[in-house]
Amino acid sequence: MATAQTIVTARPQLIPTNAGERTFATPPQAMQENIIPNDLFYIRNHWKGAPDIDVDAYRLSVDGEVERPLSLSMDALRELPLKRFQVTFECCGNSMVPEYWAKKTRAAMEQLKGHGIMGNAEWAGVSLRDVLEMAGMKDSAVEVLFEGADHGPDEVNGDPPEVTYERSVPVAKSMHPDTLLAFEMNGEPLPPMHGYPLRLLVPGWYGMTSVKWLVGIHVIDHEFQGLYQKERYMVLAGPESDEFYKYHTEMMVKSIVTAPAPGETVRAGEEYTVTGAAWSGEVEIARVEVSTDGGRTWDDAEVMPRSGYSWHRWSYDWRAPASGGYTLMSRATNAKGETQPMEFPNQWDGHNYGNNMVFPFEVQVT
Ligand SMILES: Nc1nc2c(c(=O)[nH]1)N[C@H]1C(S)=C(S)[C@@H](COP(=O)(O)O)O[C@H]1N2
Ligand SMILES: [Mo]
Repeated sequence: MATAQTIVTARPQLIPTNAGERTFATPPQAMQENIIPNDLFYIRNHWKGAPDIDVDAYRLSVDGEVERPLSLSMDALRELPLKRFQVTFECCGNSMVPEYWAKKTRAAMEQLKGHGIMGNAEWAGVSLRDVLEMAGMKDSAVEVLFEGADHGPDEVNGDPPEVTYERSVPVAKSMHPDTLLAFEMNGEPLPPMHGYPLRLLVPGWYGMTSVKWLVGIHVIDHEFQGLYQKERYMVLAGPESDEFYKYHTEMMVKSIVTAPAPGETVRAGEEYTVTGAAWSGEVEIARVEVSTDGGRTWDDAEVMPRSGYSWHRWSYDWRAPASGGYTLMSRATNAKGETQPMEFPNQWDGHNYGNNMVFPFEVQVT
């Protein structure tokens, strides 16, 4: 089997994707491995840098619709039973194109910045449910609101001038035993940029729900209306509507090609193993199909089992018949029978969120 030629010599680095230094993508080379190392795991912050938290003085407050409000040190949290498993998550804005999708076609995919606003890691922490049970949720509880330590003017145009990063999760998902208060990432304390000392981790959901630098858990008796809940990360009600109708929660069924990586060449007539990843919220992937001719014909890939809530890795042996340009595609179907759409489903929305279409991957065969 031929190994593809690459021009990569140095260890890859995170890729800055906006001028504000708030978003860094996992590089394509790192996306070829199951576990993304901590220093290459994508970063998505709403403000530059990470809040500086003194872990000795740190307390997590738990209050609102509870019988016993709590103030927990990291040591107190560590006394609860430890849970450790892999979780894959992607930013809701992963696989985004720089310009709005309205009136655009598949040609706009050429501007795609890639699919690296995502990662898979092994996380450890304690069950949020254990903490909520310690506090005793009242019957009036509707949602659980998670407050980060980071705040400032909103990134879009500084309005509002002061807002905190906060998101809520319905009670049912908050009480899921695998919804974690995580303090470890790949066997190390959470790195500062990933939420040190504590973050929420909501397996199967888009990344914005997993609040970093978690300082407050507030049980509330209504639906949270905050900026990052009800104005960002929403899907519009329809092409002609200005009304938001729901916020993204579970990651939609999706797959990507990770090898060949962008710029990598493949040799004609030699077998090459095309590999990639596929995932779908909390459920497993049942099937991945691969096309090497731009979507005209499809063939089944071999899909590996996942670990915990990780992505599935998949592979497909390919022998490119002749030199030239090829368009590879992968199309995943989940255990519920949902398949990736051929076009970006919310392109009329104009917000670029939740793009799970079948993506074209251009490869040069020599
Ligand atoms: N406190 C806080 N939590 C946050 C964010 C943030 O800016 N502040 N960004 C969210 C978004 S949009 C994503 S996609 C993930 C990214 O997590 P990561 O930087 O560890 O990859 O964190 C989420 N949690
Ligand atoms: Mo995100």
